[in-house]
Parts: sequence; structure tokens; C-alpha cells
Amino acid sequence: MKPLNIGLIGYGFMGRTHTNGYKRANDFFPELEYRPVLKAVCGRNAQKVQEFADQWQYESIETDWKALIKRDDIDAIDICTPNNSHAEIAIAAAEAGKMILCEKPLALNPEEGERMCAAVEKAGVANTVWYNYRRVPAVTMAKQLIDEGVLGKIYHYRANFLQDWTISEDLPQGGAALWRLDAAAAGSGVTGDLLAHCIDTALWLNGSITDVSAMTETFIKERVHQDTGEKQAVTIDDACSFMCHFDNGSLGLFESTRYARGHKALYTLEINGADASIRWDLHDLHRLEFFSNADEGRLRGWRSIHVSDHSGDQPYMDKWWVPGLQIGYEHTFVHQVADFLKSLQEGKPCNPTFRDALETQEVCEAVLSSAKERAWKNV
Ligand code: 4PW
Repeated sequence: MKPLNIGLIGYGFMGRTHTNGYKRANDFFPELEYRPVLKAVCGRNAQKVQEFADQWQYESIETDWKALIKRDDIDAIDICTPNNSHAEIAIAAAEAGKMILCEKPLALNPEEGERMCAAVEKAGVANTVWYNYRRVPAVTMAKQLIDEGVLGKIYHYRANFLQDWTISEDLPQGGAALWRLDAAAAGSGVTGDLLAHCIDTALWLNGSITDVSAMTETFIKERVHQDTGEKQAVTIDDACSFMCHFDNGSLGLFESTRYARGHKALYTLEINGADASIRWDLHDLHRLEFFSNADEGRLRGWRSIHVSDHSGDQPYMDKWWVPGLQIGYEHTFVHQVADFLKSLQEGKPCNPTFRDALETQEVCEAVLSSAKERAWKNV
């Protein structure tokens, strides 16, 4: 078995999801030739990063990402830092000849994203971005059905990503776990954090988006910054909705917000084709709801497919338990690690590549600029 030495930068929420993926992939995908080795984790606070290394069994720590990238015993750099450091780290890692697995969104904006793509393409290093929802088995199965033409001509694509965790006016912005509220660190609010997932899945399932018309709102205008204690203007989008045209002629409607009281992390999507429709809901992630117009009249209706079978090509599920049992959110990251290792084995790109994720970034940029200028924007 070939070792793949991982250097993880950042050890928050995403550092944990990715590390769990590295630890589990070979246990459940025994055919893989590569095995991730948790070689080093990097973070600025030596004590905290050591605690993380001890808990998750990383062999060593670094407190300077540049030192990590220089190490000869690291094959792949995993970027789990706030969005404003993705570009600098990824470009340096590519120049050092490292493979790169980068947390979403790819960058702060398309200009940075383009430079990241150029760097990995020039260096010829394997690269992928962790848009993990592609690898929910029911979502992967939706992709299979669409590619097989089961839905026929697609007319509508609808997606929502709803949360409620920023409603309180007392929530500070910036610093530690709250960097997602600070535009300087995150680039944008829900657009880059939540809608980016919906856009990534949509581009994968339904092809390119040509133009968008968007609106954004910042409901709470000022917050205290956690680090400085100073009150400052909130410059992220708290909510964003947009409509769009897809290249295939279908229409899209997207909504994301952190002000939907009662919703913690609800991602839903629905696609309507001439022959069939599908819908999916993250809170019931095994189920793909399916309506086929070809069904016999009396029995025609929405069916709810529990994607957990081992027969009939239901993706990923034969790797886990017996038919009918469940997996969850964390398994999407295990699947991404397994697919990345398989892509190395086969010498093929692992989707979404930096180039794929740049398209999502371009849609996000068009959405933000459309909302700002109150005008339709081409992607
Ligand atoms: O990437 C997203 C996060 O930033 C996640 O998929 C969900 O929304 C959970 O936390 C945030």
C-alpha cells in the first residue's frame, strides 16, 4: 500500500470532518492502493494544535504553514483555514509540488481562484475542493439518473440552504469560530458559505449557469468584533436569493439565509424534468424522492427511495452496512477521500477540481454583483 502523507492546515470544524475521512477511507474502501497517513497538523496556537494532534493521532505539529509546505515528508496539503488564506497557501503548496485538497469555497473571488487554478495546472498536482454534498449517495444517484436522461428535458432547478444561528444581535463577529461573519476573512456571507454548496451541486447536476438576478440583505448592520471589542459595520450578506438561467434552457431559483428561525442546516433541492422530477432534503439524506410520468396511471405518484441498497448501482452504499441501514454527513467526507485516492490510482482528476470550483466562484461573484447593482449579470 502506498502512503499518502497528509499535512492539514487548520483544525476547526472542517479539520475534524476531513481527518475523520482520512482515518476511515481505507477501512471501508479496501481496494484503494493509497493510504492517507496523518503526518502533521498545523495551526498558530502550539498548545491547541498539539491537543488536536493528540486527539486525532497526527504524528507531528507545525505552527507555521510555510514550514509545513517545505517538508519533504508531506505529499498533500489540506487547507482548512478561513477563506482569505486559501489562495496564498494553495499557490505556495502547488509551487512546492504538493497535491492540494482545499475546503470550499475555493477562494475569496474569481481572480484569486484563477491564480490558484493556474498554479495547480502549471505544477501538474492533483487537486480537489471539498464540496461534500455531491457525495451523499442519494445526490450521487440523482446525478446518475439525470445523466441517463431519466428526467428528460429539465425545466426547473430549485435549491435552499437555510440556517438560523446569527439571528441574535449579541453575536459578535470575527475571530476564532466566528470568522464566517467577518467579510475580510470569509469574502461573503451566506453566498460563499451556503449558496456555494447549492451552486456546486447545481452545476454538477444541471450544467452551467449563464446569468443571474439576485438580492441580498444584511439584517443586523453592526456587531462587536470578537478580537478588538470595537463595534463595526457588518459587511457580509445575511441572506441571498437569486434566479438564473441554465445553459440547457432551464430556470433556477436559489435561496440561502442564516435568519430562517427553526432551520439549523437545511439543504433541499428539487429538479423538474419533462419525464420525471426528483427532490432531496439533507435532513432525510438517504431518501431520493422521485416522480415518474411513465408510471401506470392509478399508481402514479411521488415515491420515496431509501438509497441504501447494494444492488442496482446505488452509489457508495455497498461499502457500508447491510441494505436498509444508514450513513450520515460525515460519510460524505469519507467518500471524498476515497474518490481522491481512487483518482490518484487511476491518474484522473477528482471532481470538483479547482477549475470546477472556479465556476461556482464565478456564479457567486455574479450573484453578489447583481445584488449590489440590482441588475441581471452574466456569469
Ligand atoms: O460548509 C458549510 C458550513 O460552512 C456546511 O456544509 C454547513 O454550513 C454546516 O456549517 C456551514
